[in-house]
Amino acid sequence: MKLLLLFVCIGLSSAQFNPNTRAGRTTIVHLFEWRWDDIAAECERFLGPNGFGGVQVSPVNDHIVLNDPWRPWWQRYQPISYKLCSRSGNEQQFRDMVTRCNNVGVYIYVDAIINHMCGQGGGTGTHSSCGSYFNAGARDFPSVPYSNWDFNDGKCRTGSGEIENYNDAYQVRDCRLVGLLDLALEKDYVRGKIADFLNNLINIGVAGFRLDAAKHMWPGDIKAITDRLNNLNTRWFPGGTRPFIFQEVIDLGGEGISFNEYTGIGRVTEFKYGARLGNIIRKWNGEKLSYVRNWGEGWGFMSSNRALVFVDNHDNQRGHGAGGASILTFWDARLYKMGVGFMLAHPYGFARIMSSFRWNRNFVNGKDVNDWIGPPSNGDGSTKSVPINADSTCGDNWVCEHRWRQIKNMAIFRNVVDGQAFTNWWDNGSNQIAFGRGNRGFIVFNNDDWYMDVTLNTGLPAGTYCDVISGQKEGSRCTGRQITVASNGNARFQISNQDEDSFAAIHVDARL
Ligand code: AAO
Repeated sequence: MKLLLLFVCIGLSSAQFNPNTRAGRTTIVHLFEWRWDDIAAECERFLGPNGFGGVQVSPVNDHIVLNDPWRPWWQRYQPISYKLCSRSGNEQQFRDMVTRCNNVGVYIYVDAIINHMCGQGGGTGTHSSCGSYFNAGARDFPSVPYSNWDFNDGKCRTGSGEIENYNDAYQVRDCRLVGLLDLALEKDYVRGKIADFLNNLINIGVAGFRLDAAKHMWPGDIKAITDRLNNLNTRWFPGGTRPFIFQEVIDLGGEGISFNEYTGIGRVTEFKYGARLGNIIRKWNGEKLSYVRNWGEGWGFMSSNRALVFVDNHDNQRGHGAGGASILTFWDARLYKMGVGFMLAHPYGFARIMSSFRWNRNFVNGKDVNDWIGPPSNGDGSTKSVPINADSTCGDNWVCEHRWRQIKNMAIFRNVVDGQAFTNWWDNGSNQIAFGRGNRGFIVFNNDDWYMDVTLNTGLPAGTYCDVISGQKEGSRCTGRQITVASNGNARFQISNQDEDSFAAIHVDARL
């Protein structure tokens, strides 16, 4: 009996690491600031047909509205209540999105802001996305309800009440992060309110959560909350399925809090991944692509089955959070495609693709003073919908990296090679590398400043393959370059450092 209980416990807790994506779907995409109606349409017209596993959506609940109509994107990280109306739409639109996406096998992951409410300077009134009354100074949020008993003000020991030193784990957990009113998560009442909020979303049909600012919550408090969560809705998921949990913990090393404290609860964001990859692809600090031969745990990253990986996120693509200037983003499109291509080809971690909006950057002394600018908006501050151009790109300053041919095709590559080992490594000792994934796919990068002409063992069956970077397979032809694999698995790759994209990828589903 004891043994049985042990198995049940392990089964329950380990399930929170499983992304719950449909079999053969291996990535999720963060549709940052998209409206629910647009996401529903995107699931049906693009994400489902192209094998995407899910969408991380921006925070779904009632949030403060600031500076109307020039609303910053980050206002959604300041909750006012757990009602479901936000800049992206109302509850009906949210439910409709979840249903429509789930019906085409693309699941929804909610960015859950449970560490805090709005900033202490948020004022009083009804300037929230649901029009709820609140008084930040009095710590009064009647729509939850939370009152001044439910916050950490008395517990924090710093003079300012703010986090002053990231090496002190108590400050990081018990004091305010950038002025945000810090919830007392050890209280049963507060845990209950948060669990009710998340269970409401689970019952609607979501598949999991990004836990925002997890580093600022004690692991025991998070666990007490996730233990209260329901299994997923059986309309779409097998009975007994646990919600996928991935926690935002920034650990680049050298601070008082380690990712290790959280990997028992769910997956954790591996911030080292994008920071290091940026240095390698930019060739900064003497880094070379050939060094990635032992990429992953060999680089001091957490274990692959605990990691959530990404090249950039909504914070570090604009100088917030951590990672610094090395982070690759759509602003450096050529390098960015290489970075995302590498991530999607490599087996390490569960991958998230970023999908952004463009804003007017304005650097003053090295800092973008426009880092607050919100999504493409109408004159009244409401978010614009995402128009799709004839060539399948997006208009109105929505970047839609996930629709770029190279990125979409690499998301498919990752599905095709799912479960295959990392094989057939080759490098030139510099910035030209290649590797395969068993006998299903092979990728080659030339990030040197000279031409590449090599014959490599791909491990693939003989045939003519379409490179899915310079083009793709359409009907019985390739729109880009063709690669011929001989019966011994060898193929010749000629990649110029001047090419639009100086990498090539082939897989068995793109064979003529
Ligand atoms: C806004 C205003 C504030 C105002 C506040 C309240 O900007 O001026 O005081 O409202 O009125 C987002 C925005 C914030 C915004 C907030 C609320 O980014 O600007 O504040 O909404 O509207 C830390 C946290 C991490 C957090 C990150 C931004 O640990 O959890 O800061 N990310 C999440 C979300 C984010 C959101 C929130 C949390 C809040 O993704 O969008 O904020 O809900 C070190 C620490 C990191 C720390 C960074 C930045 O990092 O390790 O944990 O992240 O500092 O403070 C090197 C180091 C690296 C270091 C980094 C930066 O890279 O290696 O460790 O330098 O120093």
